[in-house]
Amino acid sequence: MPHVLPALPYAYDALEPHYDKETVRLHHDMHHAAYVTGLNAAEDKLAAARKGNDFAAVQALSRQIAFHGAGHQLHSVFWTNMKPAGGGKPEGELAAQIDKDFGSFEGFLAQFKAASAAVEGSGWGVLAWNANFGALQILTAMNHQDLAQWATTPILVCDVWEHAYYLKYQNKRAAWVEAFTANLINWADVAERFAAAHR
Ligand code: MN3
Repeated sequence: MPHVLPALPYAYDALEPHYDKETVRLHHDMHHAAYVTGLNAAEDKLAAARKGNDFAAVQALSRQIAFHGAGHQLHSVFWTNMKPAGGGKPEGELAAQIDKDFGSFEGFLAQFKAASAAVEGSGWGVLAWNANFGALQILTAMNHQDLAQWATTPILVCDVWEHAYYLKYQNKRAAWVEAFTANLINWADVAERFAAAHR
């Protein structure tokens, strides 16, 4: 079955003024859509290669699937991680796990913002549940997949590709990260993803 671009869970302008309508539209309808298209195309080529028992392109296709597949998955988390008038703090089990793994919510937040702002080039700040370690980790991704680890489930992701923020925030990536964490995070969604990942 081909992968499908998920619908946005809100209107294009729902996250104003912190996330502008035009960026949300371009980011979802063009950028995210391109990863879905790229993933489907690479999977089709790999299926044809299997059928023909011709794996000359398997290295390039594996790379494309990692790139487009990770891009599609991270964007799918990203949209639901935001809501109008978001921000604040997590509660319940997620809050307790953050305290356990990072010492405090403030400590977590400071590291998450610093890690996201410091990504070299295009990438992501990622809060992930590591099932092997039984712990939350703050990771970063260059592009969508480099620096990833095994057995991790991203539950909160901040897109720091320039396409995610440049129209409104220009070169001020840290200002975008601040707006994302202070005004946009949907902590109920992050908590649901945490519960599903560590169940
Ligand atoms: Mn993006």
